[in-house]
Amino acid sequence: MCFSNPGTTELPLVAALSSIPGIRAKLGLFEGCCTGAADGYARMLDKPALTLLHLGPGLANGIANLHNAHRSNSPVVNIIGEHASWHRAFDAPLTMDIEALAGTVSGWQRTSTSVETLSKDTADAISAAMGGQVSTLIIPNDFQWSDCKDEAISKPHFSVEPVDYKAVENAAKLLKTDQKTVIILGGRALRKKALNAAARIKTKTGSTLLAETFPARMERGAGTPALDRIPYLPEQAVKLLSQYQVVILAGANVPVAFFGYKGMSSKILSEDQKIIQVSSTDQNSQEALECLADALDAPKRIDTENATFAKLQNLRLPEGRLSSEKVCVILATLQPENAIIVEEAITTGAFYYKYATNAPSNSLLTLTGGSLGLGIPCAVGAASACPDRPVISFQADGAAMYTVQALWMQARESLNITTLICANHSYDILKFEFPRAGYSSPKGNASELMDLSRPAIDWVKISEGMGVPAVSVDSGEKLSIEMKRALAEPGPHLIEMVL
Ligand SMILES: Cc1ncc(C[n+]2csc(CCOP(=O)(O)OP(=O)(O)O)c2C)c(N)n1
Ligand SMILES: [Mg+2]
Repeated sequence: MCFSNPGTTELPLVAALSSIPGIRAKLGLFEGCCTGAADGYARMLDKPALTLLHLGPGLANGIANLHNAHRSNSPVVNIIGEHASWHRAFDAPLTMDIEALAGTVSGWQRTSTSVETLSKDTADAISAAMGGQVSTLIIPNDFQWSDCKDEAISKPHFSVEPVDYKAVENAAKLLKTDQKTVIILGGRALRKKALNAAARIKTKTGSTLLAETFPARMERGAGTPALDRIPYLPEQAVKLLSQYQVVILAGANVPVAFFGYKGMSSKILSEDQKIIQVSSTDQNSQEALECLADALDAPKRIDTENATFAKLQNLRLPEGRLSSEKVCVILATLQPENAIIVEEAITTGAFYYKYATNAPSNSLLTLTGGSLGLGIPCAVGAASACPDRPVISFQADGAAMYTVQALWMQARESLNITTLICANHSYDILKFEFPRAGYSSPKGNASELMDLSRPAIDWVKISEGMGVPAVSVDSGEKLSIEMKRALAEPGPHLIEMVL
């Protein structure tokens, strides 16, 4: 799968995509749509999609969502066309320091130096991505159009970092003591098999399981272990985590505050707490957790009737004027079995995680890197990766406007995506953070920079203009009706939820 917005310096590759079968090419009308889609694809399949982007400016437009992909440890391969090798020195208008741009988001990067190395360069880029990172290959235009004399095609080879058995052993020792222990799960430790291993550990030891605040993909809902997540606000995170003497990290890094606040620590954990990481984000967390469960003689299989697992629970559908909480209850209640939920709902999503604990089984994809504009394209990538699964894009209005062009990709591909726009016509979270930062309620310019109501964005017109049928709702009853309708019909739909 290739998500691209190409230009003149990529045309030989564009021609090759037409003449050589096997790769599906999808046009994104802004590069952030391509990179966000590649991230969503990678999160669902754990293998990379390709992005094909135009020189420095194309990459620059894609970087914010590559940052989210980088924070997700998503395998993504970027190919950037560069000026012909001999043309670069002339400082033509599109010349830019592509390597410097790529360096901010890529775990691996290379600029090809000849046509003969292209096959190996590409294989190396794919191998590097497979372990869970962004890799960027910059290919001068003349190497793309030259004939390659070497017939041998390199194949990607990749491996994951081995499990640190010493760390697993140390964690097992601590879990056998009577110290209060929490296991923080992140990255690929939030996939089903790894979660089941964590549930074995919990059942045996009574330790608490917590998810990192913003998971790339977390398997949730009925039949999966139910776990809370670390709260977003540092004061709440500190309060929750301070109860534990031992902190075990699997696929997660040491938690830190999302922002530094005046007079508050960046740290969530204290010096007195013992911290052991049994797997880093590039190690096999499933294997590490299974080894840990075995080392503890935990029961091999746990029935999903066990208290650790979430059970299906239907909530009463709220009626009347919509609120953030009502929206969360309605979504958690109506989301179908096996749905993929892409959540970039910011303030409106605050209650969703809690209410969806007992929803039908689902995958939750969140804003890993805090860079707005992930949701709509990420839903495109997830739906392209899993065409048989319903995708729900739970989307704040301000964040939606960064990459709204991805609605057009949804229409073009008839993707099964229901977009729920949280139309509060405001950058609400900034209004929440403003007094926390010590300022009185926003007026004048401050209000100007947080208000989206002048003019109010017409989501139905925007959506229909890009080929996605849309409706606007302002009550619980209407939202329930329209959500059911959208989910029952194939293809993309958008519902503006007036808050
Ligand atoms: C790329 C990028 N630009 C700006 C920000 C700063 N920022 C964080 S939240 C926010 C407003 C979010 O508003 P909206 O998406 O409407 O959600 P709401 O707060 O209304 O729930 C902004 C501008 C960011 N995180 N990322
Ligand atoms: Mg908003």
